[in-house]
Amino acid sequence: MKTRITELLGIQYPIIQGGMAWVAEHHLAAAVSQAGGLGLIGGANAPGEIVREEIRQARKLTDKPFGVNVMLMSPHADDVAKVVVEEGIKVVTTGAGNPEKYMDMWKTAGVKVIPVVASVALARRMERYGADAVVAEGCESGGHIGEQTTMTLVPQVVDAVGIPVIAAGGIGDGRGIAAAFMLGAEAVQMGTRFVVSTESVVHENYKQRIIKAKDIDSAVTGRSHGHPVRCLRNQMTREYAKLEAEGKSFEELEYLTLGALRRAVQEGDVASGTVMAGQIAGMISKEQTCREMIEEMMAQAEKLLGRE
Ligand code: TUI
Repeated sequence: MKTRITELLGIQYPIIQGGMAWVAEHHLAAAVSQAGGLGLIGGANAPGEIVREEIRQARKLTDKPFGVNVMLMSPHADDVAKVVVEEGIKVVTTGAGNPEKYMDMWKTAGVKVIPVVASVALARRMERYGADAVVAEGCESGGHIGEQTTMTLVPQVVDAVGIPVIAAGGIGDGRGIAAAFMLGAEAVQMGTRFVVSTESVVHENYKQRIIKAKDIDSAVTGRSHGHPVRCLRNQMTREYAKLEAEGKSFEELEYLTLGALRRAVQEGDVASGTVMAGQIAGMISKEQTCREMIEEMMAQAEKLLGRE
């Protein structure tokens, strides 16, 4: 399935792996790229030098293209933005903010820039600033989310911009990929499915929590404070919801979430940790290699789209 995105990025399949904090490290990024998609290293809150090392490690595992996601709320975003240029990274995605201040530097260095957006307004603005494509991310996604669903956001972004659009949020199999293409997307970005891949280094408890999740196990914390984060229900989300309903401030609740994602991902504390995952968690039933996932999903999508 050739699209403007597969051409732009020089990849075989129109599948991009999300730049998930603590999860999108070099093993996962390299595995997705080796399987014909685009792997991403998630900068998250990491210092520039850690991201540099991740890039170098990924290069040892693949000679295929991979990218870096710059999380714009990170205190190290400026450093990470420079490191990607110094390391010769060819594609950057950004999340949780507006990457305007880095666009000139990246474009001058020949980096393809793909901001993740949750609104038509930001998609338009990014196109004006020279973005090569945008990821339109609906609130079915895990982690930090916007307000609109993928079903409503993607076609509105497709109508508003001329650059190619990548759909994200709520896509977990070939049916989701086919649906995203029907909405006008030219690729998809997927996170949660890859969290349970064989190559993913997250704690076994984290993988099992996703594999066992039911459709109704997804929760959003922090909506009332304007910091909505989607994760799987557990002791942490229940405590958060209770205190949020009591009107506690964002600052008062921060102790519940600080370091909580790392605790869940690395230590397997899926009770008091934050288990970020999208709403498709309920659809995921087994661990597979990234290659098995990608080939199975693409075969299903191509069949549905009549492109076999
Ligand atoms: O960034 C994400 N997902 C993330 S980032 C993250 S790390 C984190 N952990 C805890 C709390 C907060 C962050 C976990 N998941 N997805 C991309 C995304 N970007 N979703 C929504 C947005 C977004 C929202 C508002 C982008 C821009 C924006 O407004 C920018 C502006 O200035 O208009």
